[in-house]
Amino acid sequence: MNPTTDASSNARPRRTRHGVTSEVISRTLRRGLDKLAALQEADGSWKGDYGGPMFLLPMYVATCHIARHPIPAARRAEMIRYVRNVQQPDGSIGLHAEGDGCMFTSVLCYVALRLLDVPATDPDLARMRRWIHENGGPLGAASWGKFTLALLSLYDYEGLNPILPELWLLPDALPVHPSKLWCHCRQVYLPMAYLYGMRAAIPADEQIRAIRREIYPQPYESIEWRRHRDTVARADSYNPPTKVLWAANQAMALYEDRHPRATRRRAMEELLDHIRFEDQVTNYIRIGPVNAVLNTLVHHFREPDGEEARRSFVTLDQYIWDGHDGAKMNGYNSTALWDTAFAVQSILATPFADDYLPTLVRAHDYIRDNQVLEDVPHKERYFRHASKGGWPFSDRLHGWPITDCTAEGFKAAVALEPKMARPVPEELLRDAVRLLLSFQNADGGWATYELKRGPDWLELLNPSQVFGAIMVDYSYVECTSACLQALSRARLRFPGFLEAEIARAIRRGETFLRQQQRADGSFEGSWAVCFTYGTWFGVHGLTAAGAKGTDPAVERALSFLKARQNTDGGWGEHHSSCSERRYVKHPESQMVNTAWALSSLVRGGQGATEEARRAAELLIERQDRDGDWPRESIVGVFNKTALINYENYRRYFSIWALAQYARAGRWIPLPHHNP
Ligand code: LAN
Repeated sequence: MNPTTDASSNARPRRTRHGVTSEVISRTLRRGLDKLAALQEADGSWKGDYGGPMFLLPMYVATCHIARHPIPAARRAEMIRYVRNVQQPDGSIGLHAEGDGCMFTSVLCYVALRLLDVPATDPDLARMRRWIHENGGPLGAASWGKFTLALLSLYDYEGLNPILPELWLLPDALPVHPSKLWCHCRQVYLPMAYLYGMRAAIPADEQIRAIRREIYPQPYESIEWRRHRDTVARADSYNPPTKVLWAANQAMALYEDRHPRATRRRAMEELLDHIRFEDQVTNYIRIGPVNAVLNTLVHHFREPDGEEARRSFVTLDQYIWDGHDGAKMNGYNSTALWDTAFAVQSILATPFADDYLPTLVRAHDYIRDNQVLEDVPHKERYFRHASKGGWPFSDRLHGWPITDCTAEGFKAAVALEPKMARPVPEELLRDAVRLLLSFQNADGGWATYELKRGPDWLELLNPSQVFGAIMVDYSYVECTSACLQALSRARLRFPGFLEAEIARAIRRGETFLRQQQRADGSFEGSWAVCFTYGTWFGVHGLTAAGAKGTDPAVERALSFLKARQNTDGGWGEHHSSCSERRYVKHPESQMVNTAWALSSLVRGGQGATEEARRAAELLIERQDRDGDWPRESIVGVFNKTALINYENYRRYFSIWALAQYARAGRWIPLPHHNP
């Protein structure tokens, strides 16, 4: 199981030419652990700033404005500070905090600042306006931007391609039925279709008319809206509309112009039923930030002072985060389960875990108490997979289980089990294993929340323009690797339990992973930047399935990494790796990339190499006096183009990699061993 530790030391502690001693590593780890422990929340979890995408905060502000939901003055000031902090020198706002020049987010952020009462004469707004005008104005904003503007009466519904409610009335066996979509895409277009169906918009008052004059380079009344349904600025055109999408839009427009009233009514009822279901099963948190605001608006437009609108605003508050750079809307209601599962595994990888027992007990209880215990009711009717035994990304109240969160939750729970007085009941661990098995796709891989339901060609109908790969829940390297690691752990923990099924699942998963490896030895990651992340999962997945360091696939993966090591010993991968789908160097080494690469080297049996030593040295050197690592570039990503910040990655991944390194090199006398 535990592959290839390649240490050949007998004398310890050792010292290298460069002065890494076991004392130095121990001190680094202890300081890092002290810092990590100090950051633990009262509920036992870790969580952090989950900002980055620049369309979320303005959508929240628009929602509050539409519903006349007050934002306290202090919070408004923090939101304004955030947008100013993220504004690029050319005046624009990027799709994400580190990007530049996106019409969608520049226009929405402009509008948000105005709605937050920043005057049009403000110099930052003047710069933003200039960029918007010079780049063609709001008619070129990506479709979600136009949709949000339409809700505010800053864009005309005639200028939107139809978002047909009737799609939900199609037979659900059809590949274009919404149930075949990736759940995040499905849950965004569901309330959008409802709001589109009712042409929801606030009346244009003086403030709105003023904003129209400011953002449009042409007179608002002169715009021929229908001609601009497909207009999109170059900057917003990562995924330009295909001919297939164009044809589908034409057909839908024909239908929209003469749709039967009764059918529309029936479709709207169907949508509302699905919207309410999502509200109930997530306790109004909703699967993500976008349907959180859109479902809120559905309730507001239906019944402004109703209970559903009121509850929606209460839970929306969870998404707002007071960050070091201002207040933002997070990409999820929290990162708690995910962060806690990794924090635990990093602590356990060090030789000092027993000194942090109270921390581990609290973390364990968070993990135990946030496992999902039930399937949602009527899951077939609402196109939901089983949930029982799974772990979510954030918490049990949110409730949508995710394949790799289940895997990491399981790994953490099993690793903690021997130390805990009240561990996760064995039957619930078995439920997690059953659920993981049920999530495996026909191609052998694992997707994110559900089985892969739609065909790949659905991507040709992706209407978002700014995002890639949103239509289908594909099998991913990361999810597959995490599930393989969990299943191989399950095999040890429960000998004989579902033995044949687990063995077969691991074999098929391993085959999928091997197929994903590129000719250059790398694995492409999808949920963080990018090839260092994917390769970290690739190597850990293959070795969990039984591959040794001498396996050619592992060797090739490590050669890929070694060829990209910087002279300072680190790795730095730029976020454009994700959109360009090739390794792009960051100008500076990044500690998170470095930690993934070092961890891969050690796991693949090359922990005693010069490359590993230099990487470890850099991680040690870059640690702050207080045990933290400095904040560097954002490394999380989704849908190829949008960066999202994982505030704790630099902490637990650095600790974890150094701990693995220390073990492999027998730098520190080891009291016990965790597989
Ligand atoms: C997330 C957050 C968690 C993340 C991991 C578990 C880390 C990953 O391994 C699998 C994918 C997943 C579940 C994921 C997918 C995309 C999400 C949901 C997000 C990055 C958080 C926000 C993002 C969501 C899609 C944002 C809304 C935008 C849309 C295009 C719908």
